[in-house]
Parts: sequence; structure tokens; C-alpha cells
Amino acid sequence: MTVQVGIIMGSKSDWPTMQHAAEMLDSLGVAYEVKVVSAHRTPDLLFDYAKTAQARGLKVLIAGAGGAAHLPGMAASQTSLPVLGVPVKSRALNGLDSLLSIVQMPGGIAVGTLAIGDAGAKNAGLLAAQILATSDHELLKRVDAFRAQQTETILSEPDPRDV
Ligand code: RP5
Repeated sequence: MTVQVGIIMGSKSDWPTMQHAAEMLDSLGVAYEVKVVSAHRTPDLLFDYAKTAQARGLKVLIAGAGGAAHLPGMAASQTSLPVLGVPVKSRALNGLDSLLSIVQMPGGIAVGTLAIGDAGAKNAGLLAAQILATSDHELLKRVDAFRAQQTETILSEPDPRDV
């Protein structure tokens, strides 16, 4: 399978959150790579990664970071690939700092910002798959099947007291 999605994050400590993006891509059969790339601690690596991503065949980047979360925006500044930003829940401010750092991009450089934490990472994986599915009919069928299954699970268990 050709690797189409790059999942990057500012620190190893972001992995418990970002693994939810990877799990979603796994479940939808989308190949991806994972790498720690820090906007602040490894800026040269970030520039190299983002500048070469398209030529290496990647189609979407998912970038997660916490606190002064500049990774998604700086990655977006170096590539025309769609960049999905995941605000990681920070220890000090519960991720509000991460969210505001990622979402408030200046006009002209776009980052698609997801929710704080696990749900945001999960949806980043799903949204990356949906972007790829616009030109991949088999993937679109898998995305639709996932959604149908999710709906069916809820409809078949309407009583919240059932385990
Ligand atoms: C950010 O700083 C990372 O994205 C991480 O969320 C946060 C804390 O990093 P560590 O101190 O845990 O390495 O760059």
C-alpha cells in the first residue's frame, strides 16, 4: 500500500492522543507514516519533512501538538498539501492553548483544525480518509460502511443502561 498520510507530532508525549488518528486510518485501510517532528526542537527537520512530503507521495498531513502548538501552521507554511491540526490536551491549560495556537491562522495559509484531544485525532484520521476518498471509490465505500456501522450500533442499543 502506498503511504498517503503523514502523521507528525511535536513530542513522543503526543502519541497517546495521536494514536487515535492512526487507529482510524488502520480501520479504513489507509497507509500512513508516523514521526516526531517538533516546530521548536527540530525546526530544520520540520521544514525538510513538509517541503518533501508531496514529492514523496503523501496526500494529507495530520499534525498534532500541544501548548505553543506551532507545528501544524508551520508545516502548512511549507507545503500545499492539506494539513489537519490536532490540539493535544496540554498539562497546564487542558489544550485550550493548543487549540488557539492552531486555529488562529492568518488568512492565506490554511490549517483544518480539529477538536482538542482524542476525538480530534480520531476525526483527523477520518477526515484525511474522506479527503482521499474523493478520488478513491473503494475507500469511499469503506468510509460509508464505517458510518453506517456506527449508526447501526447506536440504533441497536438505544437503552444507555445496557452494557
Ligand atoms: C509540544 O510540547 C508537544 O507537541 C507536546 O504536546 C508539548 C510537550 O512536549 P514534551 O515536553 O512532553 O516533550 O511541542
